[in-house]
Amino acid sequence: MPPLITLEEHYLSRDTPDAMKGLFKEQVQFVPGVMDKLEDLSCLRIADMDKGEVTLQVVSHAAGLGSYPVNYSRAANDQVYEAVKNSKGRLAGFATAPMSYPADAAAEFRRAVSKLGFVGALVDNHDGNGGYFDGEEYDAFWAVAEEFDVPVYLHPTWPSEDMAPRFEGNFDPIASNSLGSSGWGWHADTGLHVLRLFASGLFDRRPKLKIIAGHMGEMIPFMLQRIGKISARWSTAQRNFTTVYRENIWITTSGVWSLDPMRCILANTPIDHILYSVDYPFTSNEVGLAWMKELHRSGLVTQEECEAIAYKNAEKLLR
Ligand code: GRE
Ligand code: ZN
Repeated sequence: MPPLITLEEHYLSRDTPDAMKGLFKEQVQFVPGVMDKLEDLSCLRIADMDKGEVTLQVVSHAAGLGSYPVNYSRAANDQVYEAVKNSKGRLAGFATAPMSYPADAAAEFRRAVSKLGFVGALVDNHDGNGGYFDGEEYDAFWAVAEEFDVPVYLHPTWPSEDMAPRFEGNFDPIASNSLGSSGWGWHADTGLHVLRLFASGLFDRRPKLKIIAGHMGEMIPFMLQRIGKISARWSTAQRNFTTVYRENIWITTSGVWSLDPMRCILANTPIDHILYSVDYPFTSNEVGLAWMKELHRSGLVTQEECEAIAYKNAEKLLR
């Protein structure tokens, strides 16, 4: 395998509120050792990277911190800064930001990139009330991404109070939790957000914006033809969605280990916008590595394309 760079790899800050940690109850039940792995930014993490042949991990806070005031994000980013410094080049950082407080989010994103050397941001997909980032109050946040030419990774987060009931029903509470999160809702919600940003004209206002969507593109690649056709009715966007998708959106493989969606992605997504990622510790680096080997063996990609997905595209995007 070529060197591997991964971009959706999570930790929990020492100051994470207990209420937020409680959101991971399903993962605690089903993923052995997940809390220990989330809380480690040194030996355990590096050992797990070695097992999966990960050369460089870009670490980011797990979902949910964006609803808390800026001091939580600052503390988390400071911890990553220290961990990166002590990692002998094995770690880099994506900033977390308090998206429920847009002005503070912009300021913290700016501090993390300009003062701490972070290579971008990974943020919760909506604020604490389920609000998205297509309004004017988020313009200062997007401005930071453009000014420093760094990507923003839109990462799914837990349903807000008004979103939660649509995932509840006459079934097991674990099923409700999964339906609202990694079993469906997260991905639909993040795909929707990308389309909302497009509909709002954000990509015309900020044509150099770089957005990363994980989990093999949060359903967008599979729906791309239909979205492209229908969205042509929407507005005055200078570039249509298909063009914006090709120019402004990058996708990662995080946590989806199947060649089926990959066939679709290879057919309709520029090869240099497809990035390997794991979603550690919710899935393991070894499982990701085994899938990369399967992709390589499958003949769906050339050696050169495999290297691009493994690390070259990430090097280019993160500089
Ligand atoms: C993620 O960060 O993508 C994630 C979680 C919890 C469970 C599954 C998952 O935070 O993919
Ligand atoms: Zn994730």
